Amino acid sequence: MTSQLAALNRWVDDVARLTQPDRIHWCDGSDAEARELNDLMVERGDLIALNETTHPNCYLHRSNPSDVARVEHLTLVCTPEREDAGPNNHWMAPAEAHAKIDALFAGCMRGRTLYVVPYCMGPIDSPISRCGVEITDSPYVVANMRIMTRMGAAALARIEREGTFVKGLHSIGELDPERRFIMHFPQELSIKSYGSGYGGNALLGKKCHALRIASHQARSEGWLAEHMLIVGIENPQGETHYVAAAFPSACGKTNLAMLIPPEGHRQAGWKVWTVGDDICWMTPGADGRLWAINPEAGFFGVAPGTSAKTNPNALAMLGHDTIFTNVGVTADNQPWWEGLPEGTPVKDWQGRDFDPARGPAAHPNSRFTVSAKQCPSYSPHTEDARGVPISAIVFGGRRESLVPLVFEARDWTHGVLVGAAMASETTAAATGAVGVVRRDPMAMKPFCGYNYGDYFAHWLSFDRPGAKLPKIFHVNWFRKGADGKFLWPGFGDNLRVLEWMLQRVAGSAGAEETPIGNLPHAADLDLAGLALQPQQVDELLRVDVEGWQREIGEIGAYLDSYGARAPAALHRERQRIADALEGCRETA
Ligand code: OXD
Ligand code: MN
Repeated sequence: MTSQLAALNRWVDDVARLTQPDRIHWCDGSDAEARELNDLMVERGDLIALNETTHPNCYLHRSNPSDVARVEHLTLVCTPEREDAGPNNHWMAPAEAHAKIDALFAGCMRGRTLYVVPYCMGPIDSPISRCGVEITDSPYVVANMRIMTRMGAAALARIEREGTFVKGLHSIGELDPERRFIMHFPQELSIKSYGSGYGGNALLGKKCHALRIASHQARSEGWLAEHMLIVGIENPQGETHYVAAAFPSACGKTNLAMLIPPEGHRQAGWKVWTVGDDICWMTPGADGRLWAINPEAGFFGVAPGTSAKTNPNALAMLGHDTIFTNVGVTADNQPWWEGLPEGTPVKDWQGRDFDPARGPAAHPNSRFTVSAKQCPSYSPHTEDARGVPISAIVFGGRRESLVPLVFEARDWTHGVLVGAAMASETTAAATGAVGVVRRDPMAMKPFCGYNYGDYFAHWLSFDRPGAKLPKIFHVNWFRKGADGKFLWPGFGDNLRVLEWMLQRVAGSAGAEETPIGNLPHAADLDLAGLALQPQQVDELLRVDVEGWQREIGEIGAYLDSYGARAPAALHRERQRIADALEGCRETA
């Protein structure tokens, strides 16, 4: 046995001594293993087989009702110095954190099986990919990790070759919200998660490894680990440009990653290729461009709202080999969620007879877990070891007022400020109030594994001689009119905005320079076939100077909250915008 595998074995032994499982199972990722696990979970009632005719090999999992979302208040970054975790993270000193969580782990796997899950985040032979091993006592977690990562023998072989891997220890514990923590130890490349079986808290390859730990590693190694989808846009000339886009959870990343072009665009030859819907690792290539991979192998998407109208590609991929979590079911045992135009739920997400008076049939954060390969728009370049080159980066939030449909940052520094100033209304993807506007820089608020001030500086550092950086844009699909209705149709029509961006990248589209950035004139956007009134378009592309003055003041106070760690270049950029807005008011 190599010393790498010996180190892994020692860690598994140590964990087993602490947690006292009845059995230890090393996962090989094979189909036979998956079948056995599924059978076991069906027997135990952890999974319910769905309609075999309409949804072959699909299962429903019902969570404990108190365990349906990420728990940001119980998610900690445990760096030796509090300042290194920053005001954006909850913090605990590593020794105290280990002691606290190890006391919960003691004996917690008695009567259970300990699963050792080796996984690779990213294509198995990509130099950008990284490996980890998750130890868990949840077969549901194993089944999800098998879909979401490259899990099993090939990952173990890479770990044996490379030596380093992220250690993730997970137990569902008693699923008691009072005995729940998700802890990260970036210096030790380790994660400990106790008391939750929910995706973002329990599938440790996802948010814990691929964002919190990876963002920390990326900073020291000169790359970026981001909460971004990656989508390829092929134009009628057959050229594909890749766009990486950051939106907070449940703001439509999956829909944008899989969009179907509007009819006219489709006929003209536009195509969309999905590389990833949630996480993007980007690294500068020898050519100065940023090259990106999707570290995940599957989608853990929000079910409600997914329909043939909003996301036909997603619906098509959910017809087989999918795990559904916390959706409702119809009388003939098909999965059902709000937004599906057909079917009638008879059971809600808790397995009770459906009664609309008690709320929706599907939990608002109910999910599907499915292999990316099942997506009709799956990009053949997803497996490319070097990744795909990024032409544009998009930041976006859910803002019902103020923020226009789209604007372009003047340069990289301005773009980093635009990302750092992002704000969005909260959603059901995390516990807590929904619909409250909060700052969510680069959509990484719950996921940045270190001080945001240092993170902004890291972003700025990519602007160096020889770099051929993507253009940066900001979008807001969620702007509402005075009648409270969305002004922009969204979904497939978002391609019209991406088209303008790619024309800007090519230098072929117009824009108006404003203090907040460059906005398209109405004529710069292809709006053919849309039933938009001219005043709606004006509203979508309007810069409300006074509103922005207030916003830019709030952004200043926000940057100040990072004290000396907030880069001076961002303060200067912010001041430049404040001065330009003031100038506009004076000349108005
Ligand atoms: C997710 C999230 O599950 O962001 O992707 O919460
Ligand atoms: Mn996400």
